[in-house]
Amino acid sequence: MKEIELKVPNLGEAEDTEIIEISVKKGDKLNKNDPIIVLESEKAAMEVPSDYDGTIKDIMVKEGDSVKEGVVFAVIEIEETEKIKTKEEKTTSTSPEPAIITNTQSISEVTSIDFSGINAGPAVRKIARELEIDLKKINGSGKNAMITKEDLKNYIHSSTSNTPSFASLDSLKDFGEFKVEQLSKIRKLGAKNLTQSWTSIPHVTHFEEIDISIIEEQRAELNKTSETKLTPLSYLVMKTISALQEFPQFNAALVGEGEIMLRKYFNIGIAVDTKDGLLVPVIKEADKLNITEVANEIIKLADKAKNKKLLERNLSGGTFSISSLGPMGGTGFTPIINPPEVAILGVSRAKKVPFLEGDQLVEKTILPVALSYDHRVINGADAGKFMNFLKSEIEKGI
Ligand code: CAO
Repeated sequence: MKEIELKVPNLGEAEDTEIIEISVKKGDKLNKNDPIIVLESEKAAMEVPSDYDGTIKDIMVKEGDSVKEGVVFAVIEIEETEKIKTKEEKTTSTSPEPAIITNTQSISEVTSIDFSGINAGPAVRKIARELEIDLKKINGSGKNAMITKEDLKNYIHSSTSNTPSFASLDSLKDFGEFKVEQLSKIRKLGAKNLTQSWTSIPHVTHFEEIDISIIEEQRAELNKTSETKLTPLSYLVMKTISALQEFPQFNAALVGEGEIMLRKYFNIGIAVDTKDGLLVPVIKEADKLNITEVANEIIKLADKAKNKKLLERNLSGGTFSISSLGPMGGTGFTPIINPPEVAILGVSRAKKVPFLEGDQLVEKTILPVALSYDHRVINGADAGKFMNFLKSEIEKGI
């Protein structure tokens, strides 16, 4: 058996550090890489792991001690046969018996994450360091807000299940005045769904500008007599359905273990802004409706959404969505796909622009649109073709 003195390693820039945790006691059997002590400098907490399999024979320090590089903090007993990988041994092939070897691993070799001010045990720190988890984002539920293994597990679980990550209120409360408001249930659910979509679907967005001058003329004419007010959105729904019929992979869902379900029905979701958050009611079998009926459906569903009257069936079964910011502005935005759908059309504010047609300067109304699509199902060339088709259909008018 050999006894090895374990010394405080090179501390990098830090002059001295405090021992904030001793993770072992005399007689403990350790495996290589098990944490022995945790040091904390002004900038970071650093775990000093064991370089050996062995038994702790002595501990020379206590929590709260201030230590410098080279201070012996423990003695470990190891098997004679264990290979000792220290810098000394590499240069001294005839080491004396019993060998007194120094742990000279420098702090820069120890993974170091800023855990200062964190109340967590060594096991939690070790896992957090390995998984590069910032413990400051976790609210501890233990004594003195200590982060327990359970807290860490819950955090990892919530991160991997794509729930949105929220900052801890405590970490932000010291910077100025603030007011805390509860997110509505709709916003919370929306946050979860949007995060899941954004983090699990490889989104690509394709932008285009469409000349809606003809449609605007036809709309103005129809609105003179129509009881239902037509907005550009009803035209977009009609024309989008034609494009979906031409390019069925945009009306699809990715299902099972990699199958594309091409839907032969056309249920168009319309994003509606309500004071409690965004809702996406669905115009069912929109392909069977004429433009006035589509406009009526939009008005009816938007009204229900704003007055909390939507039923579950109004919100399910969509095959493609349109999010129209319309008059609210913007020259473009990247809409987030509404799973299990695989694409969504975002509509920004139309504007009148001077346009050179031959040698004539004419006025045109140009509508910026953006198509976000799931790149696992749709590739860029498909999106280009879909958008060109949609553009030419819209530019023809109804
Ligand atoms: N550019 C310029 N003007 C537009 C336009 C556009 N792209 N789209 C609509 N308009 C005009 C309409 O013609 C109407 O003008 P007039 O009264 O002069 O005819 C006016 O803007 C208001 O239209 P509207 O918003 O009442 O009707 P709509 O059919 O365009 O939209 C609805 C209905 C429910 C989609 C809309 O009210 C809404 O809630 N939009 C928000 C959706 C949203 O938040 N999307 C973002 C999601 S990502 O967070």
